[in-house]
Amino acid sequence: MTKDLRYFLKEVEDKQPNDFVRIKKEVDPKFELCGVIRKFQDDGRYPLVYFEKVRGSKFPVVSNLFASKSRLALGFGVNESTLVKDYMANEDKKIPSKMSSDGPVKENIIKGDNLDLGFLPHITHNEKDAGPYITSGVSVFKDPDTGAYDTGIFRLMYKGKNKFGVLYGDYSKAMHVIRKFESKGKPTEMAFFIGHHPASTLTSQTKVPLGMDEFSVMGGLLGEPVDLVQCETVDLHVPAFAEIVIEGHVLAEVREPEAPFGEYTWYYGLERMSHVLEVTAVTHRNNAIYHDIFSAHADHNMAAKVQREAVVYKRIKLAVPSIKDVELPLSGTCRHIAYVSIKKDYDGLGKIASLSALSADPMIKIAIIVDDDINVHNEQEVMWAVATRVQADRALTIVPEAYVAELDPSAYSIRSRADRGSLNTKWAIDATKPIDQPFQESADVPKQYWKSIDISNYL
Ligand SMILES: Cc1cc2nc3c(=O)[nH]c(=O)nc-3n(C[C@H](O)[C@H](O)[C@H](O)COP(=O)(O)O)c2cc1C
Ligand SMILES: [Mn+2]
Repeated sequence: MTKDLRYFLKEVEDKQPNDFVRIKKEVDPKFELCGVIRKFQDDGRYPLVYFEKVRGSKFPVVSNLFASKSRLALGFGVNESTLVKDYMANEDKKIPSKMSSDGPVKENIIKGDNLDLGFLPHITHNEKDAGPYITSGVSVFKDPDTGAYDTGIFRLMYKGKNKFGVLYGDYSKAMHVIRKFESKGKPTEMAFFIGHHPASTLTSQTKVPLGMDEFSVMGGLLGEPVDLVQCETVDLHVPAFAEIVIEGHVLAEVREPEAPFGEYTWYYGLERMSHVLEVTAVTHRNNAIYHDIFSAHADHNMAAKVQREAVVYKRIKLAVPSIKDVELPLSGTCRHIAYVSIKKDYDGLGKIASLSALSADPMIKIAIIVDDDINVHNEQEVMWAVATRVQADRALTIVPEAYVAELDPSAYSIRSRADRGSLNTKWAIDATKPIDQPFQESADVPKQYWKSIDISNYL
């Protein structure tokens, strides 16, 4: 069976039944759908939620796919305990895609002058969002100079019929390609696929260079070649087993108001002038399942967590070969905070790790470096190290006026701290113990008395 969204849903239902919730009651796509997921979050639960009936559309909606680490591990086909390292190995495998002349996504083809995307579920996520957004659309584009395929998730603000507002961040490779076309006054062909196996959808969050074929990276992460088909109205290939494909052009030199929109920071991004996508065709599977990502919540942040951890790990390892593990916790939106454990071979290495962590990814604002007796995936252990191994005047590294991200509401401009901008003061805490002097031993019960005992024998 080909690995697609349906394959994955079945896998979650079979292997993690308590985290697969089916909602039979019809829900309103405006706020009510996300409200259900939000209510689970309030109870500390992050299940995958499958909405059978969504008002205004005949398509069911699945959301919150990426909100749990165990689901990400299942999606990448690896163990949760070795998630990042196994992910890195698969990211390097690169299995070339294969072309097919037909595929399920071609079961329904809609194009022509009267194209109207009103039939899709149009979901409004957060209170002050400018309107409904498609949040899981993976933008497929081709670098005109190398012909290499690339992908990225770019949210689409529904503006009616065949028109969407779309924000391509300045830093993105997609924007780099759009600039190449715009400099010649030309629109950029784009296809968005919605609904596929997580390993396919999340390949869009890998940080591989422009010019590297991302469909091969996708194959490596999926563990099988990706089946591709030719688009109807643009010269692009898209996954044949996607649920829905939207084809169109990003217009040259056109910018229209887009947002406010709930961002990864869990704040609203302000209204801005963004690109416009004009849709030329929609194709979809019979009984298509629509995939939504709950923006400004765990689903959104966790979608890029493992891929970012992989980049951060690889970069720090260049300077600190004894790095053990890395975690970009949800409390830091899986972007702004990094916990890094190292085996400290000599004094001063904690500071080298601090500096490398702060430069490993532009979005890292705070890094905490700990010894390898601390499990970085356990925030309480990390904070315990900070509480008991740190004296701030010696442990802190502070780097003012570094770029982080303009969406961070505390970011400032180079002219004045009072003005909003994209600069940030980065800081790191070296919470490792000194090694040239004795440090007190931590207190605990001997391991053989608890680690592997079966508590039921005592009840
Ligand atoms: C749910 C989700 C939504 C995203 N929305 C946007 C967006 O609207 N604009 C943007 O620039 N990046 C967005 N991103 C980040 C990009 O998808 C990501 O940086 C990607 O790697 C860019 O790909 P590219 O560099 O190949 O163009 C989003 C990420 C996720 C997980
Ligand atoms: Mn990409």
